[in-house]
Amino acid sequence: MRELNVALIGYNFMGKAHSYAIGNAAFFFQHQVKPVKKVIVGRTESLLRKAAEEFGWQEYATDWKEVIGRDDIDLVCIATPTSSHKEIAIAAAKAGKHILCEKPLGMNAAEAKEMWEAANASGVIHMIGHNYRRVPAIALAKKLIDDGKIGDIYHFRGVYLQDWLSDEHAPMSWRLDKRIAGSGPHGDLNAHLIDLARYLVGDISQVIGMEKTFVTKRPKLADENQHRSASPIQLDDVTVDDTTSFLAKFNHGALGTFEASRMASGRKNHERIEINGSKGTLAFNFERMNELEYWSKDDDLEVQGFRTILATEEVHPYIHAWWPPGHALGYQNTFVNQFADFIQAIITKDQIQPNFYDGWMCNKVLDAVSKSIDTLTWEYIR
Ligand code: 4PW
Repeated sequence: MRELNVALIGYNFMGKAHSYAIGNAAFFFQHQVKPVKKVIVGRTESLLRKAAEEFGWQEYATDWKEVIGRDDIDLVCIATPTSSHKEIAIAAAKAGKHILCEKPLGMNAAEAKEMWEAANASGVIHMIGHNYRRVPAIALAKKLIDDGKIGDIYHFRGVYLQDWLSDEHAPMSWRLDKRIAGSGPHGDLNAHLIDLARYLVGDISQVIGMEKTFVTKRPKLADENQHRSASPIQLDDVTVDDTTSFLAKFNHGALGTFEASRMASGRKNHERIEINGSKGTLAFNFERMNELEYWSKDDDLEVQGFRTILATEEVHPYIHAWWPPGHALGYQNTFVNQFADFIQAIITKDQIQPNFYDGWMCNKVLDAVSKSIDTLTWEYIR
């Protein structure tokens, strides 16, 4: 079987998720190629060595430029903080490596555009890591919408709520530093909602938003990988939003509301979307990720009501590769589905979605929302 050598840059939360996917995609999905966990890359050697062992990588390296230049690397997976995406992705594209990059693609739309241009010019297969498109229930929602089951779409309603910052003593991290992350839950969580909205409803034409940072200073960490300081003595400035919400108008006339927060006490990874159309409604909540709610005007009035589809049947997207009905999937499986689709695109040489173009479009919406917060007016997505 042909092997595909992978270099993964980043070894924390997303590094672990991608390692799992790279290691399991060929096990569940029958491909003609086998991805090989060749080399994992990071800056702190002691932690990197541990990650390489735990996640099953053949080698580790601290110089991503050297790794990208290697002839034996076919594919680069970028799971680093946002500020480094552009340099790594453009170098990988120029070296002719296929690229899977975490979201948001760039720190802003200008960066994302450069990344898309470089990847597009090089002819490599490029993908952005919006893994929630690969949840079977979401892929099923897409099919039902395309089949006309909910008719013309009027509303997209999306909230993506977490609570890991609702404790005012929660420490500083790179995710709270604008120079590294670009923004807070706006780029981290709204980016996923925007991607799902573009996937399920279509392009967004105008936005207006609001944001707030409730806790402006947090305990400083001794190093990036220390999770909680025992006795914090120094405070760091939080330079990103704690929450950002916005209203949106879609090209085809639908209206949307979006809300992202890391201050929503009790909500852990509450990514809920609801889409109302002329013939029905679909609703999804990641915390119950195997289920899709569906209401149809076509049902007899006598029995009309929301039904909960358990999206674990063989007829549902991705399920053929997994388990018998009712044997539910989890978060990590969305990364496996994503990586399996990515490998398939590399084999068939077909460009996949969401790719760097979609990442660029998402960055445009993020930027327009931020601009609208400054101008206090609706901003067009141009
Ligand atoms: O998908 C989410 C991310 O965008 C993840 O569940 C965690 O929250 C990690 O980063 C964000």
